[in-house]
Amino acid sequence: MRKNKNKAEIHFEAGPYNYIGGKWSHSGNSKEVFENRNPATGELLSVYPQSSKKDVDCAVTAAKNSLEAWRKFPAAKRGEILLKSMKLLMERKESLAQGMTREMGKILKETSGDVQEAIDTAFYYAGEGRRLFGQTTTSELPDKFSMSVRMPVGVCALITPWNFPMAIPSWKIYPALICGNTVVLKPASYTPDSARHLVEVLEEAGVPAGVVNLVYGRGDSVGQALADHPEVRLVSFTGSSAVGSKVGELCGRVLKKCGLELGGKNAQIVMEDADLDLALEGALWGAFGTTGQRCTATSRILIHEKVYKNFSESLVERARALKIGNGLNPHVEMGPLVSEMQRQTVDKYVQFGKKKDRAKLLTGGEILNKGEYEKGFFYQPTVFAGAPEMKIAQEEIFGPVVILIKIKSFEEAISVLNNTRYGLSGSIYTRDVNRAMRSIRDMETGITYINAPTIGAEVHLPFGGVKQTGNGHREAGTPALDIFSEWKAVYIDYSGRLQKAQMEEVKPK
Ligand code: UN1
Repeated sequence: MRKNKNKAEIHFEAGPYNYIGGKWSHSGNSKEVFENRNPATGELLSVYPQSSKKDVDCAVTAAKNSLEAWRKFPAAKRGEILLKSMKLLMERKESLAQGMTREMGKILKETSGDVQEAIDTAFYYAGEGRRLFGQTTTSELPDKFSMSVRMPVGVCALITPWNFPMAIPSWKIYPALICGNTVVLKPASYTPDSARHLVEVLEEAGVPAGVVNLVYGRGDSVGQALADHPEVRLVSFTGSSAVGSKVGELCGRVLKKCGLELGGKNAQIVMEDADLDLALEGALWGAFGTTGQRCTATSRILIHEKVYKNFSESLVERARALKIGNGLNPHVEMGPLVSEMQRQTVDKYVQFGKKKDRAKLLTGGEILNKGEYEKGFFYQPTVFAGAPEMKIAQEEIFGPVVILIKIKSFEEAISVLNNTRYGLSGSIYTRDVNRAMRSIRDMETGITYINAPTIGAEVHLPFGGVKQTGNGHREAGTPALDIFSEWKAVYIDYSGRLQKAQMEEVKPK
């Protein structure tokens, strides 16, 4: 641990370390490093290696070498190690959350929630060590027994984003480990400390050397080398649809298993019979929580014409009043964007919305860079009145920008909600049980909320979406086990003779 004397850099924590085969060390193969800075203040937090393909080779070899022992170690015992790591996360929750706010900006309440999501995930999959249920079933032949069991896949590459720096790695690491796989984690370069903190916890909990490895670096070098690597049997990736489709392509070429969690353009419907105060709270949280940087963020609100004026005016008023600033300040409601690049992307969409889409800007739309905002990547909460086909109502912005769309009926609302290339999360506020039930049936989304915002998934339910949000897999809950294990069908013939399935004439005696 290095401490810098300069006050502004007092949080400087780590040297440029990877974690390979149970050892924390500099990249053995690259001198290049990247800086981790606080997006609210510009403060330098830490430095990590831009690792090379050779580092990836070392990490994959370490994971491969530890696979045999780990997969044979009983799942219930693997679960006990997971449970220990859960306890460590609980003890350190506050300091982990502070470190996370410092490196990616979201407010402390949310980073505590992020750590809590990792805790919940550890707890859930630790218990799975005593389940991992398969099936026992019948056989069409006499004196024959049939069942199915789960096998590990092998070495898994886990490529994770910065918006949920602990929750998302934990969604991948814990089910991977309980199923008996070994892993190489490549975290986003905006949140290297959180990844290190999580891996430190796993190490302290007793995860054997080589079972979890951590390699820092760029997606187009480290990420690509992992996806290409012949010893990597599975890639689990969360990020943009553009990158996800490249990852899927690389895996497809060599028939590697691949789980993708990608973009969203989620909508909240507000019907004329809704509890409007509740719908307003939901909309604010869904649109501006995590500064809009969630794949589940509410980026469209479809409002019935009868309540449009009232609802949109209240939303604009509340968006204007949001307290923006450093997420470590407990009074702040919305932190900065993660980077200048992200802020530029958001601003480009806003400018396009104003000039090309000709959407009506109701509030926001400006970069905040004066006074207390000078050193961070702040942006005003932004609300547009728009139409379903506009680019800003179709593409994922990943920032504090929401588009209001007036609808005339429930049917129109559902059709507009479904009219995007994505299908992650959808929400409806209504008091009509029939409309609620129809929404559950008709929303083309992997997650549907009734009288709740588009964000807030729990770890024991399937997480993921339809259409270009993914490739049909789900994370969290028991479905994650289907990514991180392979099914094996087992037949045990105790008849003592050759029995030919489908060809035997079996008669009652
Ligand atoms: C994400 O948006 O990238 O449901 C993950 C939620 C969180 C996870 C979001 N539990 O909003």
